[in-house]
Amino acid sequence: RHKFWSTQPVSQELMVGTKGDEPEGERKPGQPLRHQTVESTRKEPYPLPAGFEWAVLDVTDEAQLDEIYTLLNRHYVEDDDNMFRFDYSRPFLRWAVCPPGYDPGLHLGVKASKSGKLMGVITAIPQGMVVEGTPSSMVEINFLCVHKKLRSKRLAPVLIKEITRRVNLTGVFSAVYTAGVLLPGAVGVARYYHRTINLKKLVDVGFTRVPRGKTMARQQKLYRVPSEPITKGFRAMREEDVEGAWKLVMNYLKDCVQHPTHSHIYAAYSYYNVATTVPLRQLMKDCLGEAKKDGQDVFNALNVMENDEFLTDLNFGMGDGNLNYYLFNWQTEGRMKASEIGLVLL
Ligand code: NHW
Ligand code: EN5
Repeated sequence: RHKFWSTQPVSQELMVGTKGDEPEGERKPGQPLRHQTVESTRKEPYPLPAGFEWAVLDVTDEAQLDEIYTLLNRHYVEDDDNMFRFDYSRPFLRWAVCPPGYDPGLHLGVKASKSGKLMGVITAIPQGMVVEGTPSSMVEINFLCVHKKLRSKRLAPVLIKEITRRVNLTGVFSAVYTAGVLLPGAVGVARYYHRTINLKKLVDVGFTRVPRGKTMARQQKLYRVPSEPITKGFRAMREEDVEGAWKLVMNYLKDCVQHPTHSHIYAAYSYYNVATTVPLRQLMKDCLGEAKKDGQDVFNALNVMENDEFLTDLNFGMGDGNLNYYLFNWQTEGRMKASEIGLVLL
């Protein structure tokens, strides 16, 4: 059924609703499914169909960043009804693929040889992961995209194999990624929640509707947010806060992972939320106020970590999209609940 994914080191038996045909074997959790080395890694790039070539993209160069932006703006992820498509800005894209320690060689593109036009992209960035208590250096894969004219021609598997090869050559053999679609290798699933800020606009564009029996005015009242912060000292993060914020998040994620078993709409996305001196709900309410001030129409969040604590009370509603979490080349004990996931991709 999966001509490509059935050949890859992802836990086939974790597919929801299907019986894995893989023998259990003596696979031990907490280690790669396939043991590899840099030496055993293929040295030549995978061949592309005639007329296409590999290109390493330099996102510090405005012109090349612009090529990636344009490809994604026209061809990246859409919702189930193809009404909306992500429009990540140029500075956001550069920030997302250039974290400390990033390898510029892992911003990979496919270009049409004749025109030089960018037709496909895939990126990898380093990420230290802790899976079921075991730390491991992995990469995060993101921004996989193939031009609409080249869809269903099996170009995506070539991009995935080539980025795998390039990552393997750096001595990393496992990866984490998320996708709306359900494929082999899923280890967890989260739901998108949306908090209306600009009701009128969201109704106008068909992102949401006023429920039957409710009025626009009444719903607008429901979605009011504080115009001034409730929390004393609430303000945007500054450079000098980075160390403190990093410590706070790392300390929070440490607890998270130690109890794995029980333990143009402007959209603001919830990233990592840690509240130690005020209730999480209050902090998030202030974030809604800030998002409104910033001109955002909707505030999106996943039900990962402890986000359930504020989603209902703050009038978030469940979206129609899922986000599946995947591990490549990593054997897990089993699946994780959304609340046990402590990772947010961009
Ligand atoms: S998820 C967003 C992915 N991008 C989009 O949805 C953009 C719009 N769509 C497209 O551009 C975030 C195309 O439809 C794409 C597929 C390029 C998605 N992940 O070329 P073919 C990420 O970026 C499989 C993985 O004919 P296409 C995460 C599909 O099941 N696989 O299709 C990315 C089939 O295989 P099968 C996906 O429509 C993680 C094969 O591709 C997939 O022209 C990547 C068909 O290929 C997806 N989202 O192009 C994995 N969508 O076995 C990284 C489809 O079923 C793994 N497929 O026959 C780790 C690598 C690094 C390891 C390092 C140690
Ligand atoms: C990972 N790096 O489906 C990114 N979005 O719910 C790649 N729905 O916006 C993976 N269909 O529910 C991305 N409005 C996977 C997600 C792909 C994009 C996607 C969904 C997530 C979404 C909106 C619009 C639906 C339009 C019709 C949605 C309803 C909101 C409403 C608010 C008020 C209370 C009820 C719900």
